[in-house]
Amino acid sequence: MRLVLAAVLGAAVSGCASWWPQTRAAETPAYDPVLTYAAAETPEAAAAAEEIIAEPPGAEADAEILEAAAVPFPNLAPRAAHQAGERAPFDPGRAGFSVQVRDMTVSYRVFGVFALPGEAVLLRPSVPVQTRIAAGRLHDGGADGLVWSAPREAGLYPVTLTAEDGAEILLNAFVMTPASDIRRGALEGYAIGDYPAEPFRGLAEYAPPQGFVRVTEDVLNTPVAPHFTLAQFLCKQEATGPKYAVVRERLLLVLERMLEAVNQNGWRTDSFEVMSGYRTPVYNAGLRNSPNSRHVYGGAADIYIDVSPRDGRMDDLNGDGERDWRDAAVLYDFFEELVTRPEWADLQGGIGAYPPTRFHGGFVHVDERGWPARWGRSRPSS
Ligand SMILES: [Ca+2]
Ligand SMILES: [Ca+2]
Repeated sequence: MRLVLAAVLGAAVSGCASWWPQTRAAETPAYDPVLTYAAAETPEAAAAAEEIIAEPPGAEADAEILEAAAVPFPNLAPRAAHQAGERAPFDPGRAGFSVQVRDMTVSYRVFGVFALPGEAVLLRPSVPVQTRIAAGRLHDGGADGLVWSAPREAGLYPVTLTAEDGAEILLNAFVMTPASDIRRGALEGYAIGDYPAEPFRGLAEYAPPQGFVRVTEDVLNTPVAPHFTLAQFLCKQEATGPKYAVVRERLLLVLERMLEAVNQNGWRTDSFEVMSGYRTPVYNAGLRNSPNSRHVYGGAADIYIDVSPRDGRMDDLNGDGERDWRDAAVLYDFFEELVTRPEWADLQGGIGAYPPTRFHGGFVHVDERGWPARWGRSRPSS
Protein backbone atom coordinates (compact mmCIF):
# COMPACT_ATOMS: atom_id res chain seq x y z
CA MET A 1 0.00 0.00 0.00
CA ARG A 2 2.85 2.34 0.88
CA LEU A 3 4.55 1.68 -2.42
CA VAL A 4 1.41 2.35 -4.37
CA LEU A 5 0.86 5.64 -2.62
CA ALA A 6 4.49 6.58 -3.01
CA ALA A 7 4.24 5.98 -6.73
CA VAL A 8 1.12 8.10 -7.00
CA LEU A 9 2.66 10.92 -5.02
CA GLY A 10 5.92 10.62 -6.90
CA ALA A 11 3.99 11.19 -10.09
CA ALA A 12 2.22 14.14 -8.56
CA VAL A 13 5.48 15.72 -7.46
CA SER A 14 7.43 15.23 -10.65
CA GLY A 15 4.64 15.36 -13.22
CA CYS A 16 3.89 19.08 -13.15
CA ALA A 17 3.24 19.34 -16.86
CA SER A 18 0.84 22.23 -16.42
CA TRP A 19 1.34 25.94 -17.03
CA TRP A 20 3.11 26.04 -13.73
CA PRO A 21 6.47 27.74 -14.27
CA GLN A 22 9.71 26.28 -13.04
CA THR A 23 10.46 27.66 -9.63
CA ARG A 24 13.67 27.34 -7.72
CA ALA A 25 12.25 24.42 -5.82
CA ALA A 26 11.62 22.57 -9.06
CA GLU A 27 15.31 22.81 -9.94
CA THR A 28 16.31 20.79 -6.94
CA PRO A 29 16.41 17.00 -7.10
CA ALA A 30 12.97 15.55 -6.56
CA TYR A 31 12.40 14.16 -3.13
CA ASP A 32 9.85 11.59 -2.26
CA PRO A 33 7.75 12.97 0.57
CA VAL A 34 6.53 9.58 1.74
CA LEU A 35 10.00 8.15 2.04
CA THR A 36 11.28 11.37 3.55
CA TYR A 37 9.26 10.92 6.66
CA ALA A 38 9.43 7.17 6.67
CA ALA A 39 13.20 7.41 6.68
CA ALA A 40 13.35 9.92 9.50
CA GLU A 41 11.01 7.97 11.74
CA THR A 42 8.27 5.48 11.04
CA PRO A 43 5.17 7.21 9.65
CA GLU A 44 3.19 6.04 12.64
CA ALA A 45 5.75 7.48 15.04
CA ALA A 46 5.86 10.74 13.12
CA ALA A 47 2.08 11.06 13.23
CA ALA A 48 2.01 10.23 16.92
CA ALA A 49 4.81 12.69 17.62
CA GLU A 50 3.00 15.53 15.90
CA GLU A 51 -0.10 14.75 17.91
CA ILE A 52 1.85 14.82 21.14
CA ILE A 53 3.98 17.82 20.41
CA ALA A 54 0.90 19.74 19.41
CA GLU A 55 0.05 19.90 23.10
CA PRO A 56 -0.10 23.43 24.46
CA PRO A 57 2.33 24.43 27.21
CA GLY A 58 2.19 22.62 30.49
CA ALA A 59 1.04 19.32 29.06
CA GLU A 60 2.86 16.33 30.46
CA ALA A 61 3.33 14.75 27.07
CA ASP A 62 5.16 17.84 25.90
CA ALA A 63 7.64 17.55 28.74
CA GLU A 64 8.28 13.92 27.87
CA ILE A 65 9.05 14.76 24.28
CA LEU A 66 11.38 17.57 25.28
CA GLU A 67 13.23 15.23 27.60
CA ALA A 68 13.51 12.57 24.94
CA ALA A 69 14.88 15.14 22.49
CA ALA A 70 17.47 16.47 24.90
CA VAL A 71 20.28 14.21 23.75
CA PRO A 72 23.65 15.65 24.73
CA PHE A 73 26.11 16.48 21.98
CA PRO A 74 29.45 18.17 21.80
CA ASN A 75 28.83 21.83 21.20
CA LEU A 76 28.84 22.25 17.43
CA ALA A 77 29.93 25.82 16.88
CA PRO A 78 28.01 27.22 13.90
CA ARG A 79 30.86 28.74 12.02
CA ALA A 80 31.93 30.23 8.92
CA ALA A 81 33.57 27.80 6.56
CA HIS A 82 30.37 28.54 4.75
CA GLN A 83 30.84 32.26 4.32
CA ALA A 84 31.03 33.67 0.83
CA GLY A 85 33.35 36.59 1.46
CA GLU A 86 32.80 38.53 -1.75
CA ARG A 87 29.07 38.92 -1.42
CA ALA A 88 27.27 42.10 -0.43
CA PRO A 89 26.26 42.30 3.21
CA PHE A 90 22.84 40.94 4.07
CA ASP A 91 20.08 43.55 3.86
CA PRO A 92 17.38 42.81 6.44
CA GLY A 93 14.87 44.77 4.36
CA ARG A 94 13.67 47.07 7.09
CA ALA A 95 11.70 50.19 6.21
CA GLY A 96 12.81 52.51 9.01
CA PHE A 97 9.30 52.66 10.42
CA SER A 98 6.67 50.07 11.17
CA VAL A 99 2.99 49.41 10.75
CA GLN A 100 0.83 47.33 12.98
CA VAL A 101 -1.32 45.05 10.83
CA ARG A 102 -4.09 43.63 13.00
CA ASP A 103 -2.11 42.48 16.07
CA MET A 104 1.21 42.08 14.30
CA THR A 105 3.97 44.66 13.84
CA VAL A 106 5.60 44.79 10.41
CA SER A 107 8.83 46.76 9.98
CA TYR A 108 9.83 45.45 6.54
CA ARG A 109 9.77 47.28 3.23
CA VAL A 110 7.56 44.57 1.77
CA PHE A 111 5.23 42.10 3.43
CA GLY A 112 2.28 39.87 2.61
CA VAL A 113 -1.15 40.39 4.13
CA PHE A 114 -3.90 37.81 3.66
CA ALA A 115 -7.44 39.08 4.16
CA LEU A 116 -10.94 37.76 3.80
CA PRO A 117 -13.32 39.42 1.31
CA GLY A 118 -14.55 42.70 2.77
CA GLU A 119 -12.43 42.31 5.90
CA ALA A 120 -11.66 45.50 7.81
CA VAL A 121 -7.89 45.35 8.26
CA LEU A 122 -6.51 47.62 10.94
CA LEU A 123 -3.30 49.43 9.97
CA ARG A 124 -1.52 51.47 12.61
CA PRO A 125 1.67 53.08 11.29
CA SER A 126 4.36 54.23 13.72
CA VAL A 127 4.81 57.55 11.90
CA PRO A 128 2.54 59.77 9.77
CA VAL A 129 2.13 58.22 6.32
CA GLN A 130 0.50 58.75 2.97
CA THR A 131 -1.40 55.63 2.02
CA ARG A 132 -2.20 54.39 -1.48
CA ILE A 133 -4.52 51.49 -2.11
CA ALA A 134 -5.22 49.56 -5.29
CA ALA A 135 -8.84 48.79 -4.37
CA GLY A 136 -11.19 48.63 -1.45
CA ARG A 137 -11.76 51.57 0.88
CA LEU A 138 -9.52 53.33 3.34
CA HIS A 139 -10.89 55.22 6.27
CA ASP A 140 -9.69 56.80 9.45
CA GLY A 141 -10.27 54.54 12.42
CA GLY A 142 -9.54 57.37 14.84
CA ALA A 143 -7.23 56.39 17.66
CA ASP A 144 -7.08 52.87 16.24
CA GLY A 145 -5.30 54.00 13.10
CA LEU A 146 -6.36 53.37 9.53
CA VAL A 147 -8.84 50.79 8.40
CA TRP A 148 -8.52 49.20 4.97
CA SER A 149 -11.75 47.55 3.90
CA ALA A 150 -10.65 44.82 1.54
CA PRO A 151 -12.47 44.34 -1.77
CA ARG A 152 -14.87 41.45 -2.16
CA GLU A 153 -13.16 39.82 -5.08
CA ALA A 154 -10.14 37.57 -4.61
CA GLY A 155 -6.87 39.00 -5.87
CA LEU A 156 -3.75 41.00 -5.08
CA TYR A 157 -4.36 44.61 -3.99
CA PRO A 158 -1.14 46.35 -2.91
CA VAL A 159 -1.30 48.91 -0.11
CA THR A 160 1.60 51.36 0.02
CA LEU A 161 2.46 53.42 3.09
CA THR A 162 4.90 56.29 2.52
CA ALA A 163 6.48 58.16 5.43
CA GLU A 164 7.40 61.85 5.25
CA ASP A 165 11.05 60.99 4.64
CA GLY A 166 10.07 58.88 1.63
CA ALA A 167 10.49 55.50 3.31
CA GLU A 168 7.91 52.99 2.12
CA ILE A 169 6.19 49.86 3.27
CA LEU A 170 4.52 47.87 0.51
CA LEU A 171 1.89 45.51 1.82
CA ASN A 172 1.14 42.92 -0.82
CA ALA A 173 -2.42 42.36 0.33
CA PHE A 174 -4.23 39.33 -1.01
CA VAL A 175 -7.96 38.96 -0.72
CA MET A 176 -8.47 35.24 -0.28
CA THR A 177 -11.14 32.97 -1.65
CA PRO A 178 -13.44 32.08 1.26
CA ALA A 179 -13.46 28.49 2.47
CA SER A 180 -17.23 28.49 1.84
CA ASP A 181 -16.40 28.33 -1.89
CA ILE A 182 -14.97 24.83 -1.48
CA ARG A 183 -17.07 22.37 -3.47
CA ARG A 184 -16.60 18.66 -2.97
CA GLY A 185 -13.24 19.24 -1.32
CA ALA A 186 -11.82 21.41 -4.11
CA LEU A 187 -11.43 25.00 -5.29
CA GLU A 188 -11.60 25.34 -9.08
CA GLY A 189 -10.61 21.71 -9.36
CA TYR A 190 -7.65 22.08 -6.99
CA ALA A 191 -8.10 19.46 -4.28
CA ILE A 192 -7.99 20.78 -0.75
CA GLY A 193 -9.46 17.89 1.24
CA ASP A 194 -10.92 18.03 4.71
CA TYR A 195 -9.67 19.79 7.78
CA PRO A 196 -10.29 18.04 11.11
CA ALA A 197 -13.92 18.66 12.05
CA GLU A 198 -12.89 19.57 15.59
CA PRO A 199 -9.89 21.88 16.01
CA PHE A 200 -7.10 20.15 17.86
CA ARG A 201 -7.83 20.55 21.60
CA GLY A 202 -10.34 23.22 20.62
CA LEU A 203 -7.46 25.63 20.00
CA ALA A 204 -8.09 28.65 17.76
CA GLU A 205 -4.73 28.06 16.03
CA TYR A 206 -6.16 24.79 14.73
CA ALA A 207 -9.45 26.12 13.38
CA PRO A 208 -9.81 25.39 9.66
CA PRO A 209 -8.57 28.28 7.47
CA GLN A 210 -11.35 30.70 6.55
CA GLY A 211 -9.72 31.62 3.28
CA PHE A 212 -7.26 30.41 0.65
CA VAL A 213 -4.90 32.48 -1.49
CA ARG A 214 -5.69 32.01 -5.16
CA VAL A 215 -2.32 31.63 -6.86
CA THR A 216 -2.09 32.21 -10.57
CA GLU A 217 1.05 32.68 -12.61
CA ASP A 218 0.88 36.47 -12.43
CA VAL A 219 1.07 36.56 -8.62
CA LEU A 220 3.33 33.55 -8.16
CA ASN A 221 6.52 35.50 -7.56
CA THR A 222 4.99 38.23 -5.42
CA PRO A 223 7.22 39.04 -2.46
CA VAL A 224 5.47 38.26 0.82
CA ALA A 225 8.50 39.32 2.88
CA PRO A 226 11.85 40.88 1.91
CA HIS A 227 13.45 37.51 1.24
CA PHE A 228 10.50 35.24 0.44
CA THR A 229 7.99 34.95 -2.39
CA LEU A 230 4.56 33.38 -2.43
CA ALA A 231 5.89 30.63 -4.72
CA GLN A 232 8.13 29.27 -1.97
CA PHE A 233 5.16 28.28 0.18
CA LEU A 234 2.97 26.46 -2.31
CA CYS A 235 2.00 22.86 -1.91
CA LYS A 236 3.79 20.56 -4.34
CA GLN A 237 0.46 19.08 -5.35
CA GLU A 238 -0.08 19.11 -9.10
CA ALA A 239 -2.37 21.72 -10.66
CA THR A 240 -3.78 22.35 -14.10
CA GLY A 241 -5.23 25.72 -13.15
CA PRO A 242 -4.82 28.03 -10.18
CA LYS A 243 -3.32 26.66 -7.02
CA TYR A 244 -4.64 27.60 -3.59
CA ALA A 245 -2.55 28.11 -0.48
CA VAL A 246 -2.63 29.21 3.11
CA VAL A 247 0.20 31.38 4.40
CA ARG A 248 0.26 32.72 7.94
CA GLU A 249 1.79 36.16 8.24
CA ARG A 250 3.34 35.18 11.56
CA LEU A 251 5.33 32.41 9.86
CA LEU A 252 6.79 35.02 7.52
CA LEU A 253 7.89 37.09 10.53
CA VAL A 254 9.51 34.02 12.07
CA LEU A 255 11.38 33.16 8.86
CA GLU A 256 12.60 36.72 8.22
CA ARG A 257 13.90 37.06 11.76
CA MET A 258 15.59 33.68 11.61
CA LEU A 259 17.15 34.57 8.26
CA GLU A 260 18.55 37.82 9.60
CA ALA A 261 20.01 36.04 12.64
CA VAL A 262 21.49 33.29 10.48
CA ASN A 263 23.28 35.90 8.38
CA GLN A 264 24.53 37.70 11.49
CA ASN A 265 25.93 34.36 12.56
CA GLY A 266 28.05 34.07 9.43
CA TRP A 267 25.88 31.88 7.22
CA ARG A 268 25.46 34.26 4.31
CA THR A 269 22.25 33.43 2.46
CA ASP A 270 19.54 35.58 0.87
CA SER A 271 16.73 33.18 1.69
CA PHE A 272 15.97 29.77 3.07
CA GLU A 273 15.10 26.98 0.73
CA VAL A 274 11.57 25.94 1.67
CA MET A 275 11.32 22.23 1.01
CA SER A 276 7.75 22.10 2.23
CA GLY A 277 5.49 25.01 3.15
CA TYR A 278 1.74 24.79 2.85
CA ARG A 279 0.24 21.35 2.39
CA THR A 280 -3.36 20.74 1.51
CA PRO A 281 -4.98 18.26 3.89
CA VAL A 282 -5.27 15.77 1.04
CA TYR A 283 -1.57 16.06 0.21
CA ASN A 284 -0.61 15.95 3.87
CA ALA A 285 -2.67 12.79 4.36
CA GLY A 286 -0.74 11.22 1.48
CA LEU A 287 2.46 11.81 3.46
CA ARG A 288 0.92 9.87 6.37
CA ASN A 289 1.44 13.00 8.41
CA SER A 290 -0.69 14.08 11.36
CA PRO A 291 -3.90 15.83 10.26
CA ASN A 292 -2.95 18.49 12.83
CA SER A 293 0.37 19.29 11.18
CA ARG A 294 1.06 23.02 11.15
CA HIS A 295 1.78 22.67 7.43
CA VAL A 296 -1.95 22.32 6.63
CA TYR A 297 -2.61 25.57 8.48
CA GLY A 298 0.03 27.45 6.49
CA GLY A 299 2.08 27.92 9.63
CA ALA A 300 5.10 25.70 9.01
CA ALA A 301 8.12 25.53 6.75
CA ASP A 302 10.77 22.82 6.34
CA ILE A 303 13.89 24.81 5.54
CA TYR A 304 17.56 24.46 4.76
CA ILE A 305 20.45 26.64 3.61
CA ASP A 306 21.69 25.95 0.11
CA VAL A 307 24.29 28.39 -1.15
CA SER A 308 27.59 26.58 -1.52
CA PRO A 309 27.42 24.30 -3.34
CA ARG A 310 23.97 25.14 -4.62
CA ASP A 311 22.76 21.63 -5.21
CA GLY A 312 19.35 21.30 -3.58
CA ARG A 313 20.77 19.99 -0.32
CA MET A 314 21.73 21.50 3.02
CA ASP A 315 25.22 22.97 3.00
CA ASP A 316 28.05 22.03 5.34
CA LEU A 317 27.00 24.56 7.95
CA ASN A 318 29.38 23.52 10.72
CA GLY A 319 32.36 23.43 8.39
CA ASP A 320 33.52 19.92 9.28
CA GLY A 321 33.76 18.83 5.65
CA GLU A 322 30.80 16.49 6.00
CA ARG A 323 27.19 17.02 5.09
CA ASP A 324 25.30 14.92 7.57
CA TRP A 325 22.80 15.13 10.43
CA ARG A 326 25.09 17.57 12.27
CA ASP A 327 24.32 20.35 9.78
CA ALA A 328 20.60 20.16 10.52
CA ALA A 329 21.43 19.81 14.21
CA VAL A 330 23.59 22.91 14.25
CA LEU A 331 20.85 24.96 12.60
CA TYR A 332 18.29 23.53 15.01
CA ASP A 333 20.50 24.40 17.98
CA PHE A 334 20.98 27.90 16.66
CA PHE A 335 17.23 28.46 16.33
CA GLU A 336 16.52 26.91 19.70
CA GLU A 337 18.84 29.38 21.39
CA LEU A 338 17.67 32.27 19.25
CA VAL A 339 14.02 31.99 20.24
CA THR A 340 14.84 32.23 23.94
CA ARG A 341 15.65 35.92 23.41
CA PRO A 342 13.03 38.37 24.73
CA GLU A 343 12.02 39.69 21.29
CA TRP A 344 10.79 36.20 20.39
CA ALA A 345 8.22 36.05 23.17
CA ASP A 346 5.27 36.42 20.78
CA LEU A 347 6.70 34.19 18.03
CA GLN A 348 7.04 30.84 19.73
CA GLY A 349 6.46 27.60 17.88
CA GLY A 350 7.82 24.25 16.86
CA ILE A 351 11.40 23.43 15.82
CA GLY A 352 12.31 19.98 14.57
CA ALA A 353 15.54 18.60 13.13
CA TYR A 354 15.59 16.06 10.29
CA PRO A 355 18.71 14.22 9.10
CA PRO A 356 19.54 13.78 5.43
CA THR A 357 18.38 10.73 3.52
CA ARG A 358 19.20 9.60 0.01
CA PHE A 359 16.21 11.64 -1.16
CA HIS A 360 17.00 14.99 0.44
CA GLY A 361 19.51 16.81 2.59
CA GLY A 362 19.01 17.65 6.23
CA PHE A 363 16.44 20.26 7.12
CA VAL A 364 14.76 21.97 10.04
CA HIS A 365 11.03 22.34 10.53
CA VAL A 366 9.91 25.65 12.02
CA ASP A 367 6.37 26.76 12.81
CA GLU A 368 4.41 29.48 14.57
CA ARG A 369 1.92 27.47 16.63
CA GLY A 370 2.23 29.85 19.57
CA TRP A 371 4.08 27.71 22.12
CA PRO A 372 7.38 25.84 22.06
CA ALA A 373 7.56 22.31 20.70
CA ARG A 374 10.83 20.52 19.99
CA TRP A 375 11.67 17.24 18.33
CA GLY A 376 14.10 15.37 16.17
CA ARG A 377 17.28 16.52 17.87
CA SER A 378 18.83 13.13 18.15
CA ARG A 379 21.35 11.20 16.16
CA PRO A 380 19.80 8.83 13.63
CA SER A 381 20.35 5.23 14.60
CA SER A 382 21.65 4.16 11.20
CA1 LIG B 1 23.98 22.85 -0.91
CA1 LIG C 1 28.90 19.47 8.28
